[in-house]
Amino acid sequence: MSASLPSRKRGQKRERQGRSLREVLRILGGTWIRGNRLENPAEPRSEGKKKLLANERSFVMMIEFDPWSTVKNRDIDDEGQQKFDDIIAADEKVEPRDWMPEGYRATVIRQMAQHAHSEVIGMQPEANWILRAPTLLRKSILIAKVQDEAGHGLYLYSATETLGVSRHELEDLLHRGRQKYSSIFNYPTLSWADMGTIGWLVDGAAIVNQIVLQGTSYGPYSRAMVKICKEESFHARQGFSILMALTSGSDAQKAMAQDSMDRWWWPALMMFGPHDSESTHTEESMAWKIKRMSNDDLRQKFIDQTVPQAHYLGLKIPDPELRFDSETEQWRTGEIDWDEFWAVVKGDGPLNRERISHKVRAWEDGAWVRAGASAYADKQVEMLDKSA
Ligand code: BYC
Repeated sequence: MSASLPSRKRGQKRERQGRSLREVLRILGGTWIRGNRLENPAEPRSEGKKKLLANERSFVMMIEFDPWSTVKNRDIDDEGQQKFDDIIAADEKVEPRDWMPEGYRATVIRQMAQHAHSEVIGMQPEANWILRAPTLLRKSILIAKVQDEAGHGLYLYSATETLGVSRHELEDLLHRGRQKYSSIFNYPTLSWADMGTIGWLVDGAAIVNQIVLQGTSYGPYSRAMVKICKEESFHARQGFSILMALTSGSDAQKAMAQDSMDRWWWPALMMFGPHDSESTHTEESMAWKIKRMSNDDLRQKFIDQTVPQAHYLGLKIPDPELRFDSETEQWRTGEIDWDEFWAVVKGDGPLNRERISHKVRAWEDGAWVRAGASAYADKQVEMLDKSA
C-alpha cells in the first residue's frame, strides 16, 4: 500500500497537525475538558456537570496527560515536523525526545495500550487451566507462559509511558471501557486442548503481527517487540506440543483437539482486525510506519503458514470454502463472520463483561500491595534524604 504522510502539507497548520484535541481524546478514549467543565465527548453535554464529581480522578489524570503539552505547542513546530518527516522517510526510529504530530502520538498510545491490555487480559483464559493441567510439567510450563504475558504487558505499558501517559491512566481507561483489548480473549477456554490451540493459533497469529511490528517507527515499541517475539515463539511451540500429544493420542483426545480447532480458528483470523477496506487506522498508520503490513496481508501470511501445520497435526480446518490457489500459491478462506467480530469488539462477546470485571476486581484487590509498595518507596527516599 502506498500512502503519503498524512501531516505533510505545509501552510495548513490545522490539517498538518492531523486531528483536533477532541479527536485525539476520542482516540485515546479519554475525557474532554472545557473550561472548568468536564464531559465525555461520547455523552450529551447536559451530563457533563454530573460527571464532574464521578470523574474527578480522571480529570486530574487527563490534565497530567502529555498530549496536552503537544497541543499547547501545536503552532511552533515546522522544524519538528520536518525532522519527524525525515525520520519516517529514512526508516529510522522516532524516539520519546523527538517532536511528533499529536495524531502520531495518540495512535501509538492507542495501539500500544491496546496491545498491553491484550497481554494482561489474555492471561485470564489460560490461567483458568493452571489448576487443571494434566501433568506437573505442563502446569509449570503454563505458569511460565502466563507469567510471560504479564511481563509483555509491563514492557508495553513501560514503552507507552515514554509518551507521557502512565500505566495507571491506561488501566483506568481499560476498566472504564474506553480502550480495547484483542477480541480473541473474550472466548471461553472449555478444554485442555484450548491451551494447545491458544499457544499455536493465538500466539502464532500474534507472532506474525509482532515480527513485522519489530520494524515499527516508534523506537520503544519496536524494541519491546524484539524480546516479546522471542518469548512468543516458545509459547507457540508449547501449544503445538500440546496438540501433537493430543492428536497422536486416543480418539477422545483427537476429538478434543478438533473441537478446539473448530472453536478457535475463526476468532484467530479475526485478531488481525477488519478488512483493509473497513480499517479506520491502517492507511494513516502505514504512512507513519507504525503498522508495516496491512490487516489483510498479515492475516494471509498467518493462514499460509498455519494451514500446512493443521494438516501435519491431522486437524481439519472448519472452513468448507478453504482452497489452495495455485496461481498465487496462497490458501483462500471463506468469509469471516464480521457481525460476530464487531459484536465482540463492541463488548458483546461471550465473555467481555466477565473479563473486565475480573480485571477490575484484581486491581481493587491489589490496592493494599500498591499502598505497601508506595509506603516502602517513600521510606527509602526519606532514608536517602536523611543520609545525604
Ligand atoms: N480486537 O483500524 P483498525 C497475545 C479495532 S496479545 C479488538 O484496523 P488498527 C497473547 C481497532 O482497535 C497480542 N479490537 O485498527 C496474550 C479499531 O478500533 P478503535 C495482541 C480490534 O489498530 C496473552 C477498529 O477495530 N496483539 O499475543 O489499525 C495470551 C478498526 O480497526 C481488533 C496486538 O495487540 C481486534 N482483533 O489495527 C496469549 C497487536 N481489530 O481503536 C497471547 C497490536 C481491530 O478505532 N495491534 N480492532 O476504536 C495491532 O497490530 C493493531 O492494533 C490491529 C488493528 C491489527 C489489531
